[in-house]
This record gives sequence, C-alpha cells and structure tokens, in this order.
Amino acid sequence: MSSTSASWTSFIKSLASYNGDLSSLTAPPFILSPTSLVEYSQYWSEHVDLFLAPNFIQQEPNDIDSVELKHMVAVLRWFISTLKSQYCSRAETLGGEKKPLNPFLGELFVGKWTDESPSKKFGETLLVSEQVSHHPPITAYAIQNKTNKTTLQGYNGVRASMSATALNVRQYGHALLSYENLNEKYLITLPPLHIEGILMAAPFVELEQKSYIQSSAGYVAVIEYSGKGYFSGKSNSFKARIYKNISEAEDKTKALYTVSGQWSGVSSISRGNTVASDAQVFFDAKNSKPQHLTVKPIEEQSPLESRRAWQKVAEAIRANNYNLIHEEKTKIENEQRELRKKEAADDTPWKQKFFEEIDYTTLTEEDDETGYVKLANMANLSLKNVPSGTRKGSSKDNETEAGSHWRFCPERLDTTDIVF
Ligand code: CLR
Repeated sequence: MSSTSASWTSFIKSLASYNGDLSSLTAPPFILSPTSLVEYSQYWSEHVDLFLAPNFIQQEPNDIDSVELKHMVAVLRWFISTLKSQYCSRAETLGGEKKPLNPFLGELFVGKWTDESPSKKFGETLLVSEQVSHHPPITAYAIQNKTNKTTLQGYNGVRASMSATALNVRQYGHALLSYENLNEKYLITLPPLHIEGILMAAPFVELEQKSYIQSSAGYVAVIEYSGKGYFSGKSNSFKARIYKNISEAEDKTKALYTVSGQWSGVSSISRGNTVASDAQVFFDAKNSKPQHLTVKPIEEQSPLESRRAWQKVAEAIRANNYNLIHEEKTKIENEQRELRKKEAADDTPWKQKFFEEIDYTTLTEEDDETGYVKLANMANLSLKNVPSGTRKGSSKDNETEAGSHWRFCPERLDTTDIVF
C-alpha cells in the first residue's frame, strides 16, 4: 500500500467516527486546499452581468409577464449561474474537491470586479467577506454595486455527518439580494449537499433536495436538485419552477415557468409546468466564462486579510510539506489562542468589522431593514437557527427556539480603512 492510500484510509476511518465539526478533521496533505473558506463568498458574483441584469429589464408594451416576473426569471438565471463556481471550481482548478483552510475569527477577504461592460453601465462591484465566528465556523459577506444600487448580503455555516459512502452537508444561513432602484428584495436559501467519491479519494460535490428564492413581489422559485442515479439521471441536474406565490407552489401545474437541465451545463426554460423539447436555452454554464475578482497584491494587504495571513501555510501545502504545514498552522492557532485569552482577561470581546449578530425572532417585519423577516414569512420559512430552507412548522423547525443570524452593516463599509 502506498503512503498516499494509507493516509487516505486512516482519514476515512476518522470520518466514520466524526462529530460534525469539519474543522476538527485532520486530512492528508494532498486533500488540503491552499484557499481559506472565507474566499468562497466570491462565487456569488462571477457573472456580474447576470447579477445586475434585473436593473436593465424594461416592461415592453406587448409583455404577457409583469416586470416583476421578468426580474424573477433574471434572478433565477443569475442564481443558477453561481452554482458551477460555488460547487465545481475546486474540481476544475485543483482536480477534485479539497478541504479548505478553516478561517480564523476576523479573517477578511476583499476584492472587486471591474466593469467589463462596453457601455460602462455596471460600475465597480465590491466583495467583503468576513469570518464572524470560529466556533462554529460562520462566514458573512456582502457584494455591493453602488452604481446600480444592488447589494447581496448573506452568511453561511455548515454541519456535516458521514454516511456509508458520502459526507452529508447541511447549510445554515441565507442570502438577501436587494435592487434598490427596483424596490425589490429576494431571499435565497442554500441547498443541502453531499460529497461523493470519498472512498476513491476523488471527492466531488452533488447538490440535493430543494432551495428557494422568494421575491418581495410574491413570486417564488422552488429549485429541486438531483444527481447521477444508479439507473438514470445526469450529474448536477435541477428543475426550477416559478410560481405566483408560495401557496400556488403546492400544485406543480400552477408553475408559470419551468427551467430544467444541468447547473454545470445547459438548462432550458418553458412556460408552464413542463419543459418542451424545443425550449429556449436558459443558461449555458460551459459557454459563460466566470469573471474572477481582482485582489490586491499580498504586500498591500492588511494582516487580517486571508491570503496574507495564510501565505506560509499555502506555500507549504503547495510544496506538499506536511511538517511545515503543521508548523505554520500551529503558529496561527497559537496566536489566535493568545488573542482570545487577552480579550477574556480585558473583558473586551472581539468585534466583527462589517457584520452584526441579530435575533430575527424578536424583530417585526417593519423593524427589519434587510427584508429577511418579511420574505421568510412570505415563503413560509423558519426564522430560527435551523438548516437553510427549513419550512415553518416542520420537525426541524421545532428543534430549537434560537433565531440568531448575521447581517451586514453598510455604514461600516463606507467608513472602513480596508482598501479594495
Ligand atoms: C461553503 C459556502 C459556499 C458553498 C460551498 C461549497 C463547497 C463546500 C463549502 C460551501 C463548505 C465546506 C465543504 C465544501 C465542499 C467540501 C468542504 C463542505 C458550503 C468540506 C469541509 C471538505 C471535507 C473534506 C473532503 C474533501 C473529504 O458558498
């Protein structure tokens, strides 16, 4: 047995007895990614044109659809366009899914997308991503385009469990999209996923179950995911249906639009409940190149910025030097331990830079500027700390009373000393 397969075998054994906290897993070096999880927020906007598209949609005289429905279709297209970046990009650049670096408290990742539109109508789009909690790990982010008054904010954490063949991952958190000029907001839930191919040391992500997009205009998109079946079915498949509102979503024949295909490939759209064989292409992931964000050189970064903080660990991972990885990681861990001790001694807890914790179960729809409470109520979704997309009154909804979430503080971004 080679040393690689021996270390993989012992890794799989540790997975089997594993408790849900992914950061506690010690993985063999070849499965480590030199990238921190705080960077993953950038995947939300690698198609800036689609992200901003609703701003440029006009109502035409002969339209059958309301302009809000046209916006919803555009938001769904943007959402589908994010999935390949979110869930396939490590497989493409690193040859398989990898274990990301576990961000430290306060770790930052910032950058910007420059305007690549010929007419320069997009303007600049900023990303700020921050590790707002270490135990459990939670990343919060905001993507802001001031030119078009468009903001996406959200946060996420994962909990995982090992089955016989796969690592099952449930996401916590949500994303909120606001088009100020259109006076529209959207709540986006995060789908469950699992990691397949672990026994073969070739892990990859597959999405499962459902996620939702609720528009403030009432329209709701229900997206169902499926993978390669034993007998049939393609990998990375989905079917999305748009309904007038959440009660219509009880009956599939009431769908206004149906989109079907692969989120990593081609999908098609038809009116109504089924996708016709000659349906129009909705999104083609393979022929739509992602626009990567620009990050300033490491020398110009603050010590809290991810690529600067992890530079030596990342080099050690690339060099496959296990002792050095361990040594450099331990340095960061010890530094963090000292900081927490000092904060406890001085009674000055760590203060998050761009986000604050908020208990939405205590807020009315009117008091909540983000729109989360209103949209979650419209979609009949739980406001509590339950897996993203949990319906109100379902068994998971009854597991807890806690309702603490993270929200973006835009004024702190306006006054920050962090350079983009
Ligand atoms: C993070 C938030 C992003 C979407 C996303 C994509 C892939 C997920 C990642 C999230 C969380 C961490 C994750 C990863 C895939 C594999 C990795 C679950 C949800 C785990 C920690 C790796 C385990 C080790 C295997 C390679 C065996 O928006």
